[in-house]
Amino acid sequence: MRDYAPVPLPRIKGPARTGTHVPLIDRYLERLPFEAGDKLVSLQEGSTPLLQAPVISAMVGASVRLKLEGGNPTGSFKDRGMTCALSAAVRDGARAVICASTGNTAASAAAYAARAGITCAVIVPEGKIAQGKMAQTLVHGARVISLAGNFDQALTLVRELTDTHPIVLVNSVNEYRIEGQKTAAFEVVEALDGAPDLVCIPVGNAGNITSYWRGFKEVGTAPRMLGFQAAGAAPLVEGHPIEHPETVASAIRIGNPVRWEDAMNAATESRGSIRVVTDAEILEAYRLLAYREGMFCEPASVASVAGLLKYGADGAEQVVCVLTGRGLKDPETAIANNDGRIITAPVEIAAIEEAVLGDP
Ligand code: AN7
Repeated sequence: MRDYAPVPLPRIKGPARTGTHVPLIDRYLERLPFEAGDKLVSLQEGSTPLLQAPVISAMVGASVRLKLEGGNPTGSFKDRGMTCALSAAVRDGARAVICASTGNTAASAAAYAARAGITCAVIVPEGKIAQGKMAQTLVHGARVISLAGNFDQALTLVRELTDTHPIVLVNSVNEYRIEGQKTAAFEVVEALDGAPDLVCIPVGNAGNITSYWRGFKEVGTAPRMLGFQAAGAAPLVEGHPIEHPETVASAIRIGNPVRWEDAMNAATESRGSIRVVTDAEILEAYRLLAYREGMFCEPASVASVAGLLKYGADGAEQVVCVLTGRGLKDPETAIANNDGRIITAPVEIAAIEEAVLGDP
């Protein structure tokens, strides 16, 4: 049985589930640090699907749903926080924003800055952000600084820079980011008419697990929060910063999360934990989701599913796995893991017959 008290649901403004949804901030205005009539920077983010996962459900013996955050305008959960960060920045007269990023924050910041008509700069670890994210960031006109260093070093540098220059930092140290991202928890509670028993979520800089926990608590719910880090980049599990983080899941290649304490609190208070999944387990879950559930997600997002498969539902009946970003973000990983299924053929019917109908 699910043991939660009846919850005071956040007021929904607008026909959120009819297809013509409203800006995220309007939908949850009463729970966000904005006033009616504030000029908003929005791309109609949020209101993402909660999809049933029959194959994974059968595997773990629980009802498993996937919160598809790739359904956001730039293809990741970052848009929830970015609409708030950019709306506040513009309201407060900012002319420029900056972030350090493993890719998705950069893509989202670039899009929302373009929408707002202000300047955006991003600092990314050289050669370590997926192609789709780089394409997005460039197409929106952001200035891209490719750092000969990792994400943690990039973040230290942008913090230093924004201490002495009037540029707004839009990493998840920015409270507006957390406020915006907590709305995903509201949507889950609305969709299920209460919280699930267990929420599985990938953890990098730890802003998202912090946000979900805040959101669940605000509506009087307390699902167990399980956060998953990649084995080569698991500071919260190992209990110390990782100087040279490495993982195939480039989005969570982070060694010293900004929201360290908040993430540990979310795990402890909710009777959950932060655990580790290997790159091999991430790629296995990546394939399973794509082959069997029809869902193409980027590797970092599937850390949630990899973790659930590895550690089990542990008695939970209702489970939500957060899939943080869509697969198209990272075409390199998709193509590199094609299992040799590309067959080249000449323009000749016999060869085509063999290629299509022959043994694989
Ligand atoms: C797909 O874009 O840190 O634990 O700079 O892109 O809130 O950091 C991305 C993180 C999970 C981890 N899934 O979330 C960035 C960045 C995806 C991500 C995470 C990220 P946090």
